[in-house]
Amino acid sequence: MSSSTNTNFKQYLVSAKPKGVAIPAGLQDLLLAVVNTCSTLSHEVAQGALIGLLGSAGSGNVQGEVQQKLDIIANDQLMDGVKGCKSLAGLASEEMELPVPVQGTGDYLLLFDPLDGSSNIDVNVSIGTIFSILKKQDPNAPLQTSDFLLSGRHQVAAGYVVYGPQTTMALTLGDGVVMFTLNKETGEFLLIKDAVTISPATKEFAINMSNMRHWADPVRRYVEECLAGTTGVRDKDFNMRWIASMVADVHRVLSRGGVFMYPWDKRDPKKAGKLRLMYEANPMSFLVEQAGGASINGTQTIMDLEPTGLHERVSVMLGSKEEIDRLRQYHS
Ligand code: AHM
Ligand code: MG
Repeated sequence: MSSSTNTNFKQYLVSAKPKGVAIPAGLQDLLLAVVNTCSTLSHEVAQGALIGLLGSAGSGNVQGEVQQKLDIIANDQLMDGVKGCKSLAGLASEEMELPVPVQGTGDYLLLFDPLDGSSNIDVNVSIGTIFSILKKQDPNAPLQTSDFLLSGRHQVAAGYVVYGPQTTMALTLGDGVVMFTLNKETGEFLLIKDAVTISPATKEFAINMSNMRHWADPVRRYVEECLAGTTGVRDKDFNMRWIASMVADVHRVLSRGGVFMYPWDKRDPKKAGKLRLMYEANPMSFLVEQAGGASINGTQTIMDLEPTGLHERVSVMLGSKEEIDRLRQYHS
C-alpha cells in the first residue's frame, strides 16, 4: 500500500484513470461537491455543542427513527452542496421519503446517508457520511423513484467520510479503493493510501451482541465459534469491537481487516435487518469488494440484490473474505 501526502482530492480526480479511463468531468464535479460539503460538515461536527448542534431535532424520519439536529443539518447541507451540479439528475437520502429532482442536464443519481451513526453524535464517538452514485438509465425521462432501484453493481462511485479523531474518506470508482484525510487547516482532502486491501484472514468481528437471543442459527453458530476461539473449532482466538457507527466499523475493516455484521433477526418476519440497502449496504459493499473483501446478506451477494424500494433494509455481513465465505457456508 503506497501513500502520499501531496495529492489533493481535485488533483487525484484529474489524474486518476480507473480501468484506464479518465473520470468524466461531470462525475468529478459531483464528487467534488459532495466532498467539499463533507469538509464543511466535519468542521461543524467538531464544534458540536459550541454551535448548538447536539441533541434531538424533535422529529422523525421516513422510517420513524428519531432525527438528531445534525441529521437534518447534514441532509440540508448535502442537498445545497450538490444541487448546482449540472451533471446531477436527482438525489435520494435516508432522511427523505422521496427522491428530489435536480435541475441538471446530466444523468448521475446521488444517494446518501447524510450522518450515519446518529446515536453517537452526542457522546462524541465517530460518525460519518455515506454516498453512492448511479447513472440514470433513461436520461430524458422525468425522474422517478424507480430510476434509483438499481443493484449495487450499477454504482459508478461510492464512498464514506468518517468524522473521527481524523476526518478520513474512502472512495471507490470501481477500480480499487483510495483513502484521503482532511487537512483541517486548509480544508483539503489529501491522499493517504491507494490500493487499500482487506486481508482475507482476520481475528476480529463486530456485531451488536445484545441481539444474540434473536439471531438466526447460522449467525449464532458463527459468533459462538468465534467466542470459543481455540477452545472450540477455530484455530485462533477472536477479538470483538462494536462502535455502532457503520462508517467507523467499516473503516476499521478496511484499515486492518475484520468482519462486520448487522444480520436480520427473529423479531423481523421479513428477515430484513436494520441497515438500508441503497444508502449503507450497497456503497459499503462496493468499497469492501473493491478492497478484496466480500459482502453478503447470508445467502446472497449484496451487490447482486435487485432493490424493490428506496428505503429497503437488508441483512449485512461484510469484510475479510475467509470469514464471509464461512458465514455463507453456514447459511447454505
Ligand atoms: P443510522 O443511519 O440511523 O445512524 O443507523 C445505522 C447505524 C449504523 O451506523 C450502525 O451499524 C447501527 O445503526 C447500530 O445499531 P445499534 O444501535 O442497533 O447497534
Ligand atoms: Mg445510517
